Amino acid sequence: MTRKCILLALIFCLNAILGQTAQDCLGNEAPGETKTPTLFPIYPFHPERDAAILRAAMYGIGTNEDDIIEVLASRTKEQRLKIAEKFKDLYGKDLLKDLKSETSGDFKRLLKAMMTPPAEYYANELNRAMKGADTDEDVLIEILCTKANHEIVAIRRVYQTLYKNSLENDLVARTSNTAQRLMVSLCNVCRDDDNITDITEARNDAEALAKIGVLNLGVDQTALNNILYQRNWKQLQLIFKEYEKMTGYDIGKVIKNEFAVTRSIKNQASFFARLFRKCVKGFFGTKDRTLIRLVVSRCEVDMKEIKKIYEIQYGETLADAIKGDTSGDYQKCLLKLIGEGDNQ
Ligand SMILES: [Ca+2]
Repeated sequence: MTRKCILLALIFCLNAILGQTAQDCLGNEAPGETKTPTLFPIYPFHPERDAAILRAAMYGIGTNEDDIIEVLASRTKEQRLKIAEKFKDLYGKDLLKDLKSETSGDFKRLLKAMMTPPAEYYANELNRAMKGADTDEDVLIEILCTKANHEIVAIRRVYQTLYKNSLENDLVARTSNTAQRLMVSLCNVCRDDDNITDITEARNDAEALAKIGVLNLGVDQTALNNILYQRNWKQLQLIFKEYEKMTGYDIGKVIKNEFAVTRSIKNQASFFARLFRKCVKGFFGTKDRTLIRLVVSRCEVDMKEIKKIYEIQYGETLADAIKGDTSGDYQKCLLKLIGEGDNQ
């Protein structure tokens, strides 16, 4: 795991301690800076009408992909799931199943991602990332670091149901030693079961931190990491309070300032712009699974900022990068989701 990722995760932990959501903290934005989706809920919304259009697009021989894209890529995931409910009511059929039987390849995978409830989708992605010979820790970081606490709780619940194993156990079993504690800690952002605090231990930890000099974070992070990952949140707050009493420094602020200078993690949009870059310019061609996940998970959050930063950083538009690496209905659908469709 790269140093960047560890830093990113540390910020996440700290902000969780300080009571903010992952999104607040990773955003780390200047006041006034906003997150702008490229996909908004459509009003007025007529799920029956949309279901009928989809039915007509798939019924009988052939498929009208344009209609499928027109409807599904201009509705939010929540709206798509409502359309699926209506589809079931009206035709007694599973919309996703029908879509899968009418399409193929990456387009089919994209539609599946668009039609899967969020918690289930991310549970799948996490499980998949841990399945191969090598665990894809980048995917774990991407998901666990950028989801809000309540989302992680939902993902854990679904994961347990789907895979009959806890996400935490799989993380322990499938990640390297360096990454393990971090991953488990990220997945446990909301644990409240262990809030016992001990003032003597807090003082010992605070003293240890003061000794290594938290101001020299770049030099030695091990002791800090150990404390951050092992203590419960309440205990950590106590440690930080003791540290402040001892040294006069607000450790949360110190650590945050230190991290804030790392340009790469200054804001979440640039983090995602880099992930996009990696996946469209990677040595192994487009990693479509990642491309799909990035588009589907950010188009309703901050895709507009990601596109802006992508263009500034890489001198070409994200749309052009996607065009150069994809084709057909798959490409059309991706572009519409990022607000770059033909008539957008
Ligand atoms: Ca058909």
